[in-house]
Amino acid sequence: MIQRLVLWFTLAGVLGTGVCSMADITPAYLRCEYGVNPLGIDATAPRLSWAAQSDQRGQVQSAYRILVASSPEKLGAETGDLWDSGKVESDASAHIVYAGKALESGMCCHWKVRLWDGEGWRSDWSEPASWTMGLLRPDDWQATWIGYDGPLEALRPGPASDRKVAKHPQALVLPPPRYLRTELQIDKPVRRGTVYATAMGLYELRVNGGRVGEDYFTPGWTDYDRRVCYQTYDVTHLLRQGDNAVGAILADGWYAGYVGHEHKRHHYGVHPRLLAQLHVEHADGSEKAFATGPSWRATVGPLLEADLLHGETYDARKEMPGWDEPGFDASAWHRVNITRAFQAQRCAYPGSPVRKFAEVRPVRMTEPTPKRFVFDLGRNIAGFARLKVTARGGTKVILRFSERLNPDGTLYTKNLRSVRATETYCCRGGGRVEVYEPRFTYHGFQYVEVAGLSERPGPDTVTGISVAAAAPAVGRFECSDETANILYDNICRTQRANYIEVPTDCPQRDERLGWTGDAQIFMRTAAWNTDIAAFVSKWLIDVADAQGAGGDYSDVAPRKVAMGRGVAAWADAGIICPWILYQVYGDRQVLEQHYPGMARFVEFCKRSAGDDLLRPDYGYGDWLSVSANTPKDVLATAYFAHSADLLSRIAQALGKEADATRYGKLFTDIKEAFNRAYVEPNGRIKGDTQTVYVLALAFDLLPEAKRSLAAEHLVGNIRARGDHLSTGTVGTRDLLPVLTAVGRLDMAYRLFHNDTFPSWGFCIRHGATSIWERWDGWTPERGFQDPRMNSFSHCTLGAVGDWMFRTVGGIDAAAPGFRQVLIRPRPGGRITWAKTRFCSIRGPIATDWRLTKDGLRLDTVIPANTTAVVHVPAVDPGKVLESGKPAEEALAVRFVRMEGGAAVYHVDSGTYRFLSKGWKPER
Ligand code: RAM
Repeated sequence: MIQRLVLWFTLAGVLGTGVCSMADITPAYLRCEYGVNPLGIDATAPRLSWAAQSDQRGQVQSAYRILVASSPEKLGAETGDLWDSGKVESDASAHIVYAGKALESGMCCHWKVRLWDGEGWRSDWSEPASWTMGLLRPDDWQATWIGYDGPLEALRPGPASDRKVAKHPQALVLPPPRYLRTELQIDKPVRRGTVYATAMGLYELRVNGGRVGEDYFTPGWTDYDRRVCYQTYDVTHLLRQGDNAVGAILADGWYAGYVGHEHKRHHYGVHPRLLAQLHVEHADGSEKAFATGPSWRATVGPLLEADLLHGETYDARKEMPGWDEPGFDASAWHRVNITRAFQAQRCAYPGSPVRKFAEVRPVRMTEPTPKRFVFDLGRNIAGFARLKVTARGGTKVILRFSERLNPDGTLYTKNLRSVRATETYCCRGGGRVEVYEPRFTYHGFQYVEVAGLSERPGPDTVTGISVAAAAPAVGRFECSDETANILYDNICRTQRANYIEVPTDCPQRDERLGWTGDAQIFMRTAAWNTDIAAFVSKWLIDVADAQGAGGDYSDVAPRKVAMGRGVAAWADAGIICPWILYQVYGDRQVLEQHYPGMARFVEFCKRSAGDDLLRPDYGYGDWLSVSANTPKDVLATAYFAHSADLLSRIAQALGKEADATRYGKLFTDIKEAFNRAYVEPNGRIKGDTQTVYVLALAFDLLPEAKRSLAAEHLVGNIRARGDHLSTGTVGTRDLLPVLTAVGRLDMAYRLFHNDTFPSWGFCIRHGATSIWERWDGWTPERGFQDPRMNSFSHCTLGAVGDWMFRTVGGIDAAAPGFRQVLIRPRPGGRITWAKTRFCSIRGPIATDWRLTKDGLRLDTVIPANTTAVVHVPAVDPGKVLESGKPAEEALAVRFVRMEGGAAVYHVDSGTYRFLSKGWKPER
């Protein structure tokens, strides 16, 4: 593993080695705007968060005090010259809005916090944390957009070659990335160097021969017609007094390269441009800035092609040693081309950058055709391969990538559609080991074919490198059932492969778009696995940018790649996704920020629905369901109702009472229309598919009397299919939760454990190491499905992960942002134990249950400064013990009631060990 940000409070951490102050709580995990010590933010009232930790039961935070200082020394001396919040009586620990002196461009802010516990004892100060400000005013930028527009012939392939690409990806000719450089003199010792950089295209920045930062595909994808993000890097360690060189490689990326399934490039522009500015603070306090401008020089180099989808071509014989270091002779380089201005608004990158996640060593190598060696990484990832070779100069090594193999062992590439997915490396020779890794491309793959070598490659010729949004891992699920564990790993792997800059549909074929439907379906699952707050907050800006003038959210965001608008279950992501951020992180600001857009969307649905309040019949329906045709009008109306309902709740959360009532009424009206139009007196719903029942039950569209009737139809439908599901992209997520809610946990587990078609277990039995786009991606009877739509790395059917956390693991939020926790495991199926961990914004939550000969054991950890409702499955509350005592006598545990076969307790924070004597799951 190369780099894995795991900001996980281990249980040991929680139970801790004790606190060194009088108070029983300590602050930890300090974040600013969801980042740990972020650089270059542009929020002028950033939100600060921490988690209160304690090794004692029943601990709360009664007050806090935040200090923000302009230097570590001042902070150390307890001088909050920027802000001293004073002692604030509050249990709030997330999203505390900075309210100190005005923050200015480039400022370094150092902060810490101390807490008071429930008895009024004060904690020590936290470890110091920091953030820096980006460039806040347009005139902070002195840099000019630069690029190099020659050689021109390769830049204009025109429509003919685009069509050719679709048929013959190998015939593709792509323009070379540009190399740009300048030198600069720093005449005094350096205290701090900060670079602010962005591009229309993709850039890799280099200072004195070293790479700046660890991020890939910067500046990230936005609608470049409207906005472009810049990154901020600390380059102090790369600078020196005297001569310095700054270099950049500039590639097409989303701006000018291929993306989407229309075989098109130049979505935003033809000529990539770079904008960068270096601020140097000298040891004596003086400052100097250097920026991209006319004095830079440009050329093309060894990187001959670089396209996000199609791959790279690199000729090592054309390398220019020292090009990014001072003293290089660039006299043959060209003048740069300049663009004075772009319309795009410049903003600090608010997301989670793409970084390397792990190195994957091949598990085997085969030679299905002479001299074409196929390396199997053992798992389907997104990223690229590192090539390590020693060969004669001019040897062309060709790497091709695929997710699956043909029956003859060769790469199955048909499902990549027009994507070339090929790296070509031309060796320099000279007997040295040559190592090559691409920079501006990624593939979805498990297999790498190596061709062009005269000798049989060794096992370290190819190493897989997976990339993913660099976000802290926050969750983990493990249980007694091996297939469930593989499923969980596949969900996480597929999430990583698709949370690459935007939540994409797939990482391998010519698509990789931010499909809004896929995003809303999977997002709640994703939030159990990694901290997605920054990633999603950024993407919601793309969603807002893509919203039509009429209020219609689009079905892909960023939207430049022309697709539809207002599609049911896709467009609704504009409401569902901010709601998820509110539920998981308690983020009200994101609701406020997007509220006007959400309201415009519901008004749009209302207008298109007309008087009868049924959303019209269009869209993708329950995409890729199994021989079940969910009527589009039923699906669309159900989602319309759901969006109205959520908007009403959002209005409520924001204190907009009148709107809450209005949208609440709209929800009721749509429900009535839905029932009138689609629901028969016997509870049968138009279409009679599993998905129509699932949506009606999940979105609470039925009157009480019809809920159980509809549930019977749902179960009858499953039964009629030999206990199998038929749901697709839209219906699957809510299927097991609905079965659980209507009292058919047994059926939920049956579907969960199935391994015959269609089921998660079926895919796993046939070698799935990731989540497939469709249940029948491959079957023994017919082999691969239609290659026009057959990805093996699609998140949507992995949305069952949410049920695994909530129902098997039994962790849920009882109030937004886990201010109150719900612990409600529902043991069943063939699972005999489960361990579930989730580090919430308030701290770590854990459940650990096991069926033993004495009954059910349930250990749980509830973070300090929260409370929890714990449902302990039990026959009788008298049989429940906590840490060996009758539960009602235990410290910080209060029995509330019996409900649904469980004894319900209200508990304070801390660690609890319940035993429910004699309890067994119903089988
Ligand atoms: C496919 C995408 C995506 C889906 C749309 C409707 O092209 O892969 O998963 O949302 O179709």
